Amino acid sequence: MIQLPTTFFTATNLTSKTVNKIQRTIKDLTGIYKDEAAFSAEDTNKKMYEVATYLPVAEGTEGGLFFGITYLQPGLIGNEYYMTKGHFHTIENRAEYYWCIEGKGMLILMDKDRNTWGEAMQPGSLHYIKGFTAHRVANTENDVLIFGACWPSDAGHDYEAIAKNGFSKRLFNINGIPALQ
Ligand code: M6P
Ligand code: ZN
Repeated sequence: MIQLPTTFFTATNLTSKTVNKIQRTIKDLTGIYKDEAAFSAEDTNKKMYEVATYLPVAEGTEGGLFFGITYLQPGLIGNEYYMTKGHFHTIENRAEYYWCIEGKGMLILMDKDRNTWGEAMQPGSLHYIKGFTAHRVANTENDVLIFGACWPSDAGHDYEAIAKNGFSKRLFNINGIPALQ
């Protein structure tokens, strides 16, 4: 991770007719949280995050780049934060940049040997996610977490491994402090 000045990238809105918006509700995170009782007590239609993407070339095009801004709501399910589903790339060696625009969170990373670690996200933090590394973001504060992403247009999303086996560590809120364990 490197720290950029917070003025480096402050746009929180993507406005263009070529922008797609994807909404994820709590339902989309089914099976991901440890506390199943807390999960089933939730209104599963509640919005968890939204991703605005600019996809200038067709998905799967070799050599192109995609750009996205994710708006992740604050909240907890049991002691686990609201978070993105997380994925490897379908073409596993493809890398990606994430950078934090607003709010605070944790980028959770896991390599193919299931070693999991975290990088703190705060405005201006720039995160290089190397290939073969699963990535997920958790919102650890009470405000919306906004982060940018740029990834190769042929990377693809492989959600299956994460849906099946999860990450080897979870990020819990322990007395108000994020702990990866
Ligand atoms: C970033 C990028 C997108 C991804 C989104 C949400 O904007 O990595 O490709 O879709 O975050 O993450 P996920 O797909 O894991 O829910
Ligand atoms: Zn990715």
